[in-house]
Amino acid sequence: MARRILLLGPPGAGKGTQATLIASALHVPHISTGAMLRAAVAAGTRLGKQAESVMASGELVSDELVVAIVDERLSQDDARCGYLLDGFPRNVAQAEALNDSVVDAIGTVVLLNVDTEEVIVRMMRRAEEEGRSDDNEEAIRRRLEVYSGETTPLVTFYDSAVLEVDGMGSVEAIFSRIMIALAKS
Ligand code: B4P
Repeated sequence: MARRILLLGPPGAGKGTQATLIASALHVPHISTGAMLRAAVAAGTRLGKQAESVMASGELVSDELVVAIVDERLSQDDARCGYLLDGFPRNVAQAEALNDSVVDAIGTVVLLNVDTEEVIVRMMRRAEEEGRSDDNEEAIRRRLEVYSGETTPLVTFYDSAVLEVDGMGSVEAIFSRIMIALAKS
């Protein structure tokens, strides 16, 4: 059966890290809106120019833009047999738009639970290593507010499809917890 998984969690929870491992283990494409937007910014496309300052401030890029890039990505052949969505949907409007365009768009939601102090530590560490424009104190605070106000309602939206996984500890330990939870679902 096609696995259509959404990986949910606060900024810095390790979604990007875990998504790469899960997608490779399940042989499904890893679809990250954050990565697609960063690629557009790096390439200097019209989309990238529109998204750049919004992302750097920690706000969400407009639903219209993001829904359009995901619709296009999900129409590609490799997404027909399942996918792992990382960072989309990020609010209820995006989740409804996804449901309108794909039948049974999400089968399972993996919710990574990580303490706020720990996500701040991870993002500040990445700021030193990679210098991402939204890994600074002000943008991190705003991303956490946006997550709590706009993204956490998705837990109620997806309700019984949600599997909660402890996202504290080593990358390997968290990956193993996720795979065990998925195997039982
Ligand atoms: P994302 O790229 O999705 O960024 P994020 O939520 O901050 O998560 P990220 O993937 O970076 O962190 P991760 O947990 O992997 O979005 C960036 C921006 O794009 C958004 O703010 C928004 O502006 C825009 N955007 C994206 N999707 C959108 C949408 N649908 N609608 C509107 N706007 C959208 O990793 C964090 C760090 O922790 C890494 O350095 C990693 O190496 C480290 N780490 C991971 N696991 C660890 C562990 N177990 N222990 C220690 N460190 C760990």
